[in-house]
Amino acid sequence: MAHAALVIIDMQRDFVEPGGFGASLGNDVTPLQAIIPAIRGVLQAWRAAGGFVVHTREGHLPDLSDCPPAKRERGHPSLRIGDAGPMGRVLVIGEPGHSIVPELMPIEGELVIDKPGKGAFYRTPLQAELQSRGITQLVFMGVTTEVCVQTSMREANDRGYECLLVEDGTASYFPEFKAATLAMLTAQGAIVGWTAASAELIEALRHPTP
Ligand code: TIU
Repeated sequence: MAHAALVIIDMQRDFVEPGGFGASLGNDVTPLQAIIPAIRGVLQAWRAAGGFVVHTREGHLPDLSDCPPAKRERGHPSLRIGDAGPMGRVLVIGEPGHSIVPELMPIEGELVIDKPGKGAFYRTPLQAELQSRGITQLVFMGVTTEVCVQTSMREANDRGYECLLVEDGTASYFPEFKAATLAMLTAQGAIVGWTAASAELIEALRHPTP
């Protein structure tokens, strides 16, 4: 546990609740809401085992200077990044929609990483924070499986971290994309990393083997 971190990707109201960025892209948010209990179960077991926790949030500065025009203009969203929506300005740091859902709120001692991209390492202090703690193994959960979770896991894999994704602790707006992502990550002898069910991880946390 001294060399492992739990990394929870972007469990923000903007992706998980109606009226946010995910919904503005035309998505049904219910598959994302459904994983909150599983994530909470792992988070509680991880905290009880004394493990280090990282939470990430995707978002941009109020002046959008860190948002590439291509990202803002992509697709035909009903609300673009920076527009005013029911939960404040979409995907802007400090707005209500940018915050992590109440059930998974970070507690003191946990690291919160704000990221302008899909990957957790791009233009963030995450690598330095992990290295300073001697962390070499990362357990991922969060949303969405094939976008921010997969991008972050691939970034971590290239940086030499051993990675595991919790199967029922991640979700996509597209169930077929989640299934394909799990298959891609673990193919070729776990070319990017492994996966496991939350129950297996919680059991391992309760009964650690030397
Ligand atoms: N649209 C989508 O599936 N995801 C994102 O835009 N961000 C994250 O995955 N966090």
